[in-house]
Amino acid sequence: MLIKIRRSWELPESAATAESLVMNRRKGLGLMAGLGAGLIGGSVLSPALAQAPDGAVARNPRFQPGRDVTPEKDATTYNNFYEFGDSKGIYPAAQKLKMDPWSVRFEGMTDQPREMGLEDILRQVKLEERVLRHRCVEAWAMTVPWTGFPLSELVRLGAPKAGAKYVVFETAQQPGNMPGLRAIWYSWPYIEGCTIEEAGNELGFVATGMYGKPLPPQNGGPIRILFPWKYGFKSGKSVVKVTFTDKRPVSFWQQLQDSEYGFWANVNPAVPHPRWSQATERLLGSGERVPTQIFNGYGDTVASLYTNLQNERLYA
Ligand SMILES: Nc1nc2c(c(=O)[nH]1)N[C@H]1C(S)=C(S)[C@@H](COP(=O)(O)O)O[C@H]1N2
Ligand SMILES: [Mo]
Repeated sequence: MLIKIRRSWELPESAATAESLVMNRRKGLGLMAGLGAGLIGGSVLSPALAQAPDGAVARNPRFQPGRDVTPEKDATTYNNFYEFGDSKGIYPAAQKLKMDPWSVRFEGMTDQPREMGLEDILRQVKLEERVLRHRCVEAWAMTVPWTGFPLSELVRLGAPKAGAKYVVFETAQQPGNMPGLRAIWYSWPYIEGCTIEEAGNELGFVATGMYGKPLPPQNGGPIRILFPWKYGFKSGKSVVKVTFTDKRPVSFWQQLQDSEYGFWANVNPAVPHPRWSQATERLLGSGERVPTQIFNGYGDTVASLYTNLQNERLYA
């Protein structure tokens, strides 16, 4: 068989399309590798047709990283995931994360409080690949091809009420598998949040894969949030709960040290961390140092979110 069946994390059964239809589309797609399905027909296309000719999920050409993709080995072996320990070398320990079955609960100000299995979620979204820059507050950075879907789609599935102002993401706690949870000076679980407007911005992303593979546990498998314009700690891994609220949440790092890790945490080279400069960043892999960009270089897409928030501490 010529068509590669997408793996379960990429393609839910119900989205499978008649093979002949896929074949016809493939002929057209041959000339347009990398174009999103939306460009070739709109909403009638099922997720299956978002495939590039090689069977992979199509790359969204809207987001050009302007940098080399970080070697997979570096992006998957140098991590922050404090539930597994506070070193960068937690990837062997993280293999203990139990990722199947996985579900996400929607709570708070929602018309439809419910728990959705990951397969169910994937059945209701269209997957794409985005190559995005990631900038940790510690001044290292990587560039990764993620597979996933817009964060606005996760919000849609959660059906927030009109009065909801914030979205809170809570990540997994598996005490038997996560030695870091024993560190009682942290206030587990790991919580992060954003405004409803931020969650609706097209740059917000939910990743279920990276480098064309399922998202590994150390990078937040099976499902994580990505805010490419914010410092990396805002991007909660291994998400199990989404809560809609009208109160600004206090996030995990903010609780620990608000002066260093605030709510907004937008990348800005001109606003130093209290203990170090944010002017440059080190690229994982090459080790090269490059200038940091405001909003991590995504200002065109996100700066308008902040024009009426001049009194807020937007950058630390
Ligand atoms: N649950 C959870 N999510 C988390 C973290 C964490 O410790 N626990 N670390 C954050 C930080 S500080 C960064 S920089 C990124 C790192 O993601 P990566 O390991 O995929 O590079 O994950 C973020 N999400
Ligand atoms: Mo980070």
